[in-house]
Amino acid sequence: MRDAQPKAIYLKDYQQPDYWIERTELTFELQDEYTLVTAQLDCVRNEQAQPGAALLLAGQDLELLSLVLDGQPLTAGQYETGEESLTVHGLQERSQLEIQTRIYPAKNTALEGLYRSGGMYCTQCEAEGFRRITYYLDRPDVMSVFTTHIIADAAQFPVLLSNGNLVADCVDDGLHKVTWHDPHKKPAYLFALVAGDLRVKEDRFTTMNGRDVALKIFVEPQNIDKTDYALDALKRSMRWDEETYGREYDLDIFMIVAVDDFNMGAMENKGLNIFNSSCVLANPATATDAAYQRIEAIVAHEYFHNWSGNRVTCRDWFQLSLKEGFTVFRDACFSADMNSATVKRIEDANIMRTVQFAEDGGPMAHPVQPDSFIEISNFYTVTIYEKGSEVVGMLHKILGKDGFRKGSDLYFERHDGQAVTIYDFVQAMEDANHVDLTLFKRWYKQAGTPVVTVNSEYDADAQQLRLTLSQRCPDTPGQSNKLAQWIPVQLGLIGADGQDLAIDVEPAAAWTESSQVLHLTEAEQTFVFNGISEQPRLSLFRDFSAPVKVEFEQSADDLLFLLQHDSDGFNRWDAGQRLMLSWISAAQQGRFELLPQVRDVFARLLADESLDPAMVSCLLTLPSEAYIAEFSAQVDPLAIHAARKQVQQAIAASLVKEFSACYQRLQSTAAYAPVPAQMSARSLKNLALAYWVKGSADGLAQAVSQYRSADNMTDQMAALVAVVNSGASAQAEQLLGDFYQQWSQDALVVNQWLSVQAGSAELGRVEFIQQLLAHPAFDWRNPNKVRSVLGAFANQALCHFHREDGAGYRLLADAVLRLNDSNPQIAARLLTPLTKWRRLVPELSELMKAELQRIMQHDALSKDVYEVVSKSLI
Ligand code: 0A1
Ligand code: ZN
Repeated sequence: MRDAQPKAIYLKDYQQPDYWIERTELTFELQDEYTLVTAQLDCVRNEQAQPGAALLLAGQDLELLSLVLDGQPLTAGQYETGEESLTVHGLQERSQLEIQTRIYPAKNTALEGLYRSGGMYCTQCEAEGFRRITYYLDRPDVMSVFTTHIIADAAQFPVLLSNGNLVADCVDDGLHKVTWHDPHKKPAYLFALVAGDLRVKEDRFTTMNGRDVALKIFVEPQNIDKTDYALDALKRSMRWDEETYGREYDLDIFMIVAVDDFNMGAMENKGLNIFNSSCVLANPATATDAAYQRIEAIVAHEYFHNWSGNRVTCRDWFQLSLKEGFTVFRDACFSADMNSATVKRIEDANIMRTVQFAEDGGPMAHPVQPDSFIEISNFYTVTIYEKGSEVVGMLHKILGKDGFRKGSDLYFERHDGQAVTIYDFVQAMEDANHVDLTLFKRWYKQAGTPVVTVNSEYDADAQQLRLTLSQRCPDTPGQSNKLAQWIPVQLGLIGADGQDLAIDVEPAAAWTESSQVLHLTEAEQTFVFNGISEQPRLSLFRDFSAPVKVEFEQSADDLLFLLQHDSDGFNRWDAGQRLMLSWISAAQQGRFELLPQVRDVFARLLADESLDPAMVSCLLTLPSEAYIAEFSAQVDPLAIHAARKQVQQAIAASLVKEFSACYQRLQSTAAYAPVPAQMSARSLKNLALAYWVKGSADGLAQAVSQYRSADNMTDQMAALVAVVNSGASAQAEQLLGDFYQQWSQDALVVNQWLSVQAGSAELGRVEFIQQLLAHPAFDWRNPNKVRSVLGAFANQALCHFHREDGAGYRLLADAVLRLNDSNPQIAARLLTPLTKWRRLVPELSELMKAELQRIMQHDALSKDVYEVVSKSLI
């Protein structure tokens, strides 16, 4: 156990700093063993501070070499260093402080601050990494104009990058020296530096006002043929943000750098985005369609942060969702516009229901605007990001497209150059639309997933439908007795002919015609629909209009009807998922049978060429085991696995002909391109293949043949996965061996190879995971590899992770302890599956809890791991 318990930080304690830093000038001298950092800070006392107030700077793992205040070297007594701080006395209203520190990037395995990845140097400063570079007011409300000088060996580091514009560049006596100047003031978390021997892919973009911007993607030499797609996605993003939000880029250059060792997906540093190479590099041979779509979304996300995050930033880290929720919403709308909007909505709802609802119902549950945290890195969560985005999306539904745009225009105009709060965002929406959103703000302060219960009564004589909706929200850690939230319920009433009925509802004020939204704002409300001449079928929460759970009994007939006829694509999918959940639960009780009428509906969907193939693929995909678990009161992972498999097998067996025909129909001879129409066709083709393989030996032969003839990773990988999941072990072993042979030199492809195996129910046994961890392709220092093996194992191979003797839990706990020292952020993230012990069946629950207790006993737990484990055990 730790000696001193780490302290929580509270939103209610927020205070402005005593000083601002108007200008920051940094000099980096990159040496082989260490880096010297000289920081010149122009400090200005805050009007609210007392004259003579001390300057309190944050710093971590720094060697302080010298301190000079207004030209005078400081001596003992004029400053003090603490474990993670530096206090300087004697500042005037305006003072210049010069700090020299020494740091060791090559020893930095936490990948925060300045570190080495392969042969290059890079930085990650969000949230609190800058304090590992120099002592600083490392908080987002301190915004400064940065100038950065970098000096490094010219032969090793032809490329030296930082934020803003390049203002000097020379080679002098074997040293490469550059200066970058960023005219936009920014918080330190947006600072970035990169040094390396990199290749660059270049393009240009002309903004809506005719400004010319240089676009550059920097990669290691072997990856230069994997940059085209990201560059294209970047241009699409820039155009979209101009057209949709009126936002124009604001520097002469925009750069992206790909690095292999990175804790997260990517980072929006001003003018110099740094990406995990897995989120930017792609070519048809190595990247799947899913990877292409992820790249498009992440490039857009980081680019959109230039306004939602950088120009207008967060006052403090409790406001993280101000930039993340809004930016996820923006990138989701972008992806919806670029591809199928319905499929995107389904994917997002799937994540909400499997991952976010689980977080909201577990020990780490927190509001979109948290009240406290121990380690901010633990709060880059699905709640801050995805639920935050859903909350912004509800504002969009409530205000409508034009109203929302008026609000965002006002927000950007009013707060440009400022560090603000979530409520400043809501205020702009209120002011631009003259609405009162007081009630809506509860979404930001209350954790937990609201549950909406539905009751409907049809009165044929009165031609009325009475719909009673009630809401409740379960207690979450530190919060009980929640208040009613403003829940937009987008709905339709469907007649026997499959058409939506006209809606005339009382109270009329609760209905917005343009968006077909009913506003549920109280604990219980009854709405009366008039002029309803037949018993309609209800289609509620269309387009996943609110992140809530719904309790509503609908018959299997009704669900099958909605699956076929609902005009809302999202609800067609939802009806199908609810049906499938009911079969899986029946299978758990030993009474499942696939009815002929269901089989026929599926057959028709497979043959219907008028439908978007990607949509059909979604409709016929079974809910994942994690999704099913979220809909179960007590989770028995092994029973869920067996039941799901039975249902899958039944579908596969009864539609062999249809799956094979669909597969044949979608075979294409066109050259591979990552374009929506092709991606959509491939997604259904490969789903059909997966079922076909389970249903017949011909399917297996076809999968092997597709594997052998594929000229792109989407088809190669889909065939490989189908064979691995078929349980045909000899073929699987053969193809996995071939695959490794073919791709052993490409780290990103090898990671896919690791994760297919580690996440597979057929292969992912604990002993096998141990072998993968010892494989030469594995590396504990690389977060992508850790995720590929341990993340895939614990989140996908659930039947092995939840092994009855607890060996799966032990394996993960051992990995967490190992990573606790080298990379605490990754260690804490890896822990998530172990936090779910309360909902498991008792035998497993005890075993999992015991592993958490074992971690808790460790004597040098990082803040990151300590926070997650201690909160999970309360
Ligand atoms: N702001 C980035 C995510 C990010 C957060 C933290 C990081 O390091 C600890 C890195 C990236 C985004 O939203 O993309
Ligand atoms: Zn972000």
